[in-house]
Parts: sequence; C-alpha cells; structure tokens
Amino acid sequence: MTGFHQRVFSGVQPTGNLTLGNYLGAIKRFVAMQAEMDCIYCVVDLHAITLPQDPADLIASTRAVTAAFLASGIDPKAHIVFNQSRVPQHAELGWVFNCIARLGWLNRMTQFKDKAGKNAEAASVGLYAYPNLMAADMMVYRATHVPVGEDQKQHIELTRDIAQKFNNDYSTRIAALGLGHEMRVGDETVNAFFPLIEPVIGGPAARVMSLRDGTKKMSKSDPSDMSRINLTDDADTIAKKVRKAVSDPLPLPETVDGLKDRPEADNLVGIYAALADVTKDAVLAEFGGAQFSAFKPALADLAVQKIEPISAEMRRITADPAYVDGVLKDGGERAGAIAEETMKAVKQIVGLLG
Ligand code: AQP
Repeated sequence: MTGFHQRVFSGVQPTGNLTLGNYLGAIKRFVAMQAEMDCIYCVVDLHAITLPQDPADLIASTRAVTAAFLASGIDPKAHIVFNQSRVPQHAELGWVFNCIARLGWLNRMTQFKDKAGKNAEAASVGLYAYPNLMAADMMVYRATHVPVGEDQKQHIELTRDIAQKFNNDYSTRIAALGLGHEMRVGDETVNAFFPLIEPVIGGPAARVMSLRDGTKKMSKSDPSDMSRINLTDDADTIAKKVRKAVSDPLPLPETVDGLKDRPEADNLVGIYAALADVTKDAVLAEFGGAQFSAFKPALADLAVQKIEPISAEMRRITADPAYVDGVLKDGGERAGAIAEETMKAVKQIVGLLG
C-alpha cells in the first residue's frame, strides 16, 4: 500500500486466562512483527464489556494481558502498549463507523451468532456492533497490518469494507482537504483516508484447536479447563493436559497430506511446529511413524520449555501493578496523540468540524 505509514495494530480481550491459542495465533506473532514496523498492541477492555464482566476481575485481567504482552517480549518503549478505554477516540470513531457499516454486513458476522447463542434478542447492542468498534481500533491509527488468528478473518474483511465505503463516500471531500492518498479501487482512483488493512494470518497455529475436540477452537471461555493450555499453567499441568489430549489410534503420518481428516493429530503437530518455529513437514520428518505415546511427551517437554518462562515472567510483572499501570498510561498517551490527529481529520471530512 503506497502513501500510508506502515503500522501494525492488534488487540486481545481481557476476558480471562490467555490460552496457548491466543499466544501462538496472536501474541507470538505480535512479538515477531516488532522488527518490521511500528506496532500498537492494545488490551481491548471496551470489547470485554460486550459480555457481562466482574469489574474487579476486568481490572485484574487487563493487567494480566498486559503482563503477557511484556513477558512474551513486546517492548513498550519502542512500540505502544495500552488499554483501549484510555483513548476515547476508539469509541468516537466507532460511532462514525456505526453510521457507515450496513445492518446487512453485521448480520453476516458469525462470531455474533456464536457468542449471542440461541437468545440473540437478549444480547447487548455492544456485542452486535463489536466489529465496528474493532474496525475503529485499527483505523484510528490508520494501521496497515493486523496479525490475528484465523477466527478474526471475517472481522478484518468488514474493516476493509467500512474503510472502503468511507473512502468512496467522502473521496471528493478528502481530496479537497488534502487529507488522503490516491488508491486504485477496481477501475477507479479514489482519495483514500483509510488504508485497506492487510490481515497477517497463517503459519501452523493460525487456528489452535481444543485439546478435547480437534474440530473446536481452543478458547478461554470453554467450560473445560482440560481443553486448553493457559499461559498461567505450571509445568505439571501443561504436561498433564498434553498427555490427556484427545488423539487417535494411528501413528503420525510421514507427510502433511496424511493429517487430512485427523483433526486432533493435525492440531498437536501444528502446536509442536508453532512452538518450535518449524513447519508441520519438519515435525513429521522427525516424528512420522511414531505413536502418540512417543510424540506427546516430546510435545509436553517443548510446551513446558516455551511457556514456563513466560508464566514466570508474567507472575513477576503482575506482582507490580503500579509498573503495569505506568506502561498502560504512557502507551495511552502516545496512542492518544495519534488517535486525536486521525479523529480531527475524520471530523473535518464528515462535517463535524469546520
Ligand atoms: N484458538 C486460537 N487459535 C489461534 N488464534 C486464536 N486467537 C484466539 N483463539 C485462538 C487469537 O487471539 C487473539 C485475541 O483473541 P481475543 O481474546 O481478543 O478474542 P477471541 O478470539 O474471542 O479469543 P478466545 O480465546 O476465543 O476468547 P473467548 O473464549 O472469550 O471468545 C485474536 O487475534 C484471535 O484471533
């Protein structure tokens, strides 16, 4: 994308213990992207309250997710780490996007259907409008890249649709104010104020599955604790969960093709590959032909080796809440300065500011 400052934005909800899915699908990749671009990493507490939260737990979880970011290797000085509610422009741009996005677009969002369950009438309006706020989170920094797990793909596509509609609707005004960059959209050239953000999804752990059911996403809200590895689990718990993970009776295949229709095997091989920073092929080159009774102890050792130092560092950081709050305050101020500039321009474009 030309013209736009290359910037990464991504967020994690403070809604409970972070899982290995959050770590491999998102946080580990946040760390890697620091070498490539300016990064803004956000604890999205406004998203958390779309479902009921105990206020004291929410404050503790916000600090815990921040600690997980820092313990995993995110540098809050070179980049920005903060919690969403500190920067009111997220909600302000979210409202503008509520007026840009169409009901039909939101009605297609599968995450709302999953989270609202059978009684959608009783879900909060916030849960329904969540994807518009998520779009605002990224666009208030005019971010160009977002590392996320595969489950967020639909929301990122919606963000691109909102940005594109805003750019099209206000193209003339954006040009007149000199606030945009020229962008080709099909056969047309529009003056784009918002970039069309690129999702950065992929690798062997783009979708880490439950340890109890290889067809279900590993999730912090799954009622079974055995379904996930939490970043706060100790070594014995991690080893026990891996040992008890559902698998199948066959030996591991020699190639990735052999993982087809074997969701549990595919998941465990994917987790190993992501933890070891290798491909699934490389894992199978080493373990192809082995039984799970041999593979699982190797996976458990690797998981403990990679996760334990992060858990220990998280414990050390969370023991000093004043330090964590200081990081969030500093990050909030720096994020706020960028967001304020964007919002001023948005108000001029839309006609809220002369
Ligand atoms: N199982 C997963 N595999 C890969 N990536 C995942 N992510 C979540 N689960 C997996 C990625 O983690 C980032 C932060 O997610 P979130 O906490 O903001 O929301 P979520 O996707 O709703 O996560 P959970 O664990 O499933 O939470 P609950 O149970 O509260 O709904 C995102 O980039 C996400 O893709």
